[in-house]
Amino acid sequence: FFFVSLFIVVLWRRSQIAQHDHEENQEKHIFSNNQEEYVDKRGVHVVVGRYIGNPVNKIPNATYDMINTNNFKPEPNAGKDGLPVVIEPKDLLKMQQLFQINRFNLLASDKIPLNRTLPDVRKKKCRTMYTNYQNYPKSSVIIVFHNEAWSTLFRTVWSVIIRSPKEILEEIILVDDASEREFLKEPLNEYIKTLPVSVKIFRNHKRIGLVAARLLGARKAQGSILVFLDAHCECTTGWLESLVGTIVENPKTIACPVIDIINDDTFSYVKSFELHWGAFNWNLQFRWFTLGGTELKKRSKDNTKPFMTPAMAGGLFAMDRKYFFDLGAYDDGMKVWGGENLELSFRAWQCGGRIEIVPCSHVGHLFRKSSPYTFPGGIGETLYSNLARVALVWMDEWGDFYFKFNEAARKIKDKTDVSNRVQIRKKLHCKNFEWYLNKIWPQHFFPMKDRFFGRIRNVGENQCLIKPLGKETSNQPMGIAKLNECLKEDMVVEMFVMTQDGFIMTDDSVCLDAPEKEVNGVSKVRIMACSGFTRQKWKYNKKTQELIHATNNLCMDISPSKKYTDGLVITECTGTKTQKWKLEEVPWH
Ligand code: LR7
Ligand code: MN
Repeated sequence: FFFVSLFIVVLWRRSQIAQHDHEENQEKHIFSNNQEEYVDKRGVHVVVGRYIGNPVNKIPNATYDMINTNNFKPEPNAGKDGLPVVIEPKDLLKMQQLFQINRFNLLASDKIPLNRTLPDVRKKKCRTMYTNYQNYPKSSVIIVFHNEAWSTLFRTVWSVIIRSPKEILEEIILVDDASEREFLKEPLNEYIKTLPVSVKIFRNHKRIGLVAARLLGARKAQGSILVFLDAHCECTTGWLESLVGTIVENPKTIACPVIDIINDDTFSYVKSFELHWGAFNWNLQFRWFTLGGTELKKRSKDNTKPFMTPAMAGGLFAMDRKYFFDLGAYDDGMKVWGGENLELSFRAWQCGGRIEIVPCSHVGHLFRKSSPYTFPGGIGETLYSNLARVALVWMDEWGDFYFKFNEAARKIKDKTDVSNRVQIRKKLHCKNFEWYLNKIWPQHFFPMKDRFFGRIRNVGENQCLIKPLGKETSNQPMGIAKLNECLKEDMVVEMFVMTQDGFIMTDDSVCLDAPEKEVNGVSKVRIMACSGFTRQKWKYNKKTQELIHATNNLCMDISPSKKYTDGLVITECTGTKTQKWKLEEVPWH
C-alpha cells in the first residue's frame, strides 16, 4: 500500500510539474524582500547557480532600476550571428538577480544589440524559392505581450523590420495585455515613433489574456495576412516570404515556421529539427513527434516543401485575415494562456482548412523552463477551463476520454458554456474528431473503437504493465517495460492501447519494443518511441493468453531473475503462468 501511495504521489507531482509549468506567480516577489521565492520550484535556477559552483538560495532582490531601459546599453558584438553571450564572473550575481524577473537571462539579453545578426539556417534551395514575393499580399505582424523585457520585445520587432521584405510588411501591431512595467508605457510610445516601419500599439488596462489580446490585434490589422509572434522571437532571412507564399498557394492554410531555439541562459540561436511535427498527448499538452510515415516519404523527394502537421505550437503562425475570421477567429471564452493552439488546430483541420510547417521559414523562440507571470483566477480556472472548452467543442468521445483522466478539467466541465463555439462547428459543417484522428494523424496513440484499451495484467504475478516514468537513474532505467501493483483506480500510467496491427502503445507515443532477433537467449522488452517498425508488433493469443512478439514468435514473460527492476523479457513460449496476460478493457467514454 505504501508503495502504491508513493507512486500516486509521484504521479501527482509529475503532473503538477508538467501542467503547472505556469505556476502561480512569483513576480510579486521580485521587488519584495522574500528571498526564499527566488529559487525556482522546478530547480531551474540551479542552472544559473552552476556558474558559481553550487545552487544559490539567497539572491539579493533585483531592483526596478536594474530593468529600466536607462540601463540598456548593448555591446556591439554580443550575441553576434546568434552566438552565445558570455557573462563575466563579476556579473554572475547580477545575472542571477535578473534571471528571476522574466525567467531568462535578462543580463545576456540586454547585452545583445536589438538588430543582431543571425545565420541563414535554411536549406540552400530555399534561397531560390519564394522570389516573386513582390506580388504577395501584405502582412500585419501581431505581437501581444504582458510584462515582456524591453530587449526581447524590441529584438522581436527589429528582427521583423530587418528581415521582412518591406514590400510585403504592412505594419507591426503591438498589443499590451495590461503590463505594469513603466518602461512599457510612455517610453514605448515614444520609441515606436522612431522606428522605420509602421508600428502601432494597442493597450488593455485589464489583463485579458493572450487570446483576447490577439483578437484585438487581428481586428485592428490592415494587412490581408495576419502573422502572430510571441514577444520574444527572432525572425531569420526568408521567414515571411515563405509563410505568405504558402498561403498564396492555398489561402486555407495556416502556415507555421520551423521554431528554432533561443537559449534562455546564453541567448544563442540554435537551429532545430525540420523532421518534427506537432501533436498532443492524452493530457492535451502540445508535443513534437517524429514525422508520420507518409509525410516523411513525401519529404524525401523535396525537403524544402511545406508539410502538414496535426497541430501547431500556437505562438508563431501566419494566416489569411479573411479566412481567420471566416473560420471563427479564436474562442473568446479562453482565458489568459493555453489551449487556443489546439482549438485552432482542430477547427482548421475539421472545418476544411490545413496546417503546414514551412521548412524555408525559421523563427527563433525563447524557450523558458517556467512562466514568469500570474494566472489570474488560478491555473485550474484558466488552463483547464480552456482545455475543457477544446474537449467539449471538438473532441466528441475523446473529450470524454480527456475528462475521465483529468480531474481538474472534469470539475470545470459543467460550468463551461461552449454553445457559441458548437454553433460555429455546425455552421461550418465540420468533420468529427474520429475523422481527424484517422485521416490527419493516423499514427496517434488514442483509444479507438477497433483498438483494445485498458490494463495488461500478468496472470502469474497478478501485476500490471506500467509506463515508465521520470528520468533515467541507475535503479530505474527509463524505457524498460515493467510491472507494478495493479491500481484500483483507472490511472493513465497503467492504460495501454493495442491496435489491430499489433502495436501496444500508450500516452506520449511510446510503444512496447523488443529486438527482432533474440539476444543471448532472452531479450528485454522496452517502452520506446513508437516507430511503426515490426519490432514493435505483437500478437495476442486469446486462448493461451500469450503476448507473442511478431517477428520472432517469443513470449512476453517476467525476467527470469524475478527481480522487479529487471523488467520484462521475451523468451521461448513454455505455457508458464508468468507468460499469461489478461487484457482488461477499461471504458474510456
Ligand atoms: O496573459 C497573458 N497575456 C499575454 O499577452 C499571457 C501571455 N501573454 C503573451 C506573452 O507575453 C507572450 O508574448 O502571450 C505570448 C505567449 O505567452 P508565453 O510566451 O508565456 O507562452 P509560451 O511560449 O510558453 O507558450 C506557447 O503556448 C501558449 C499557449 O497559450 C501560446 O500559444 C504561445 O504563443 C505558445 N508559444 C509558442 O508556440 C512558441 C513556440 C513554443 C513551442 C513549441
Ligand atoms: Mn513564448
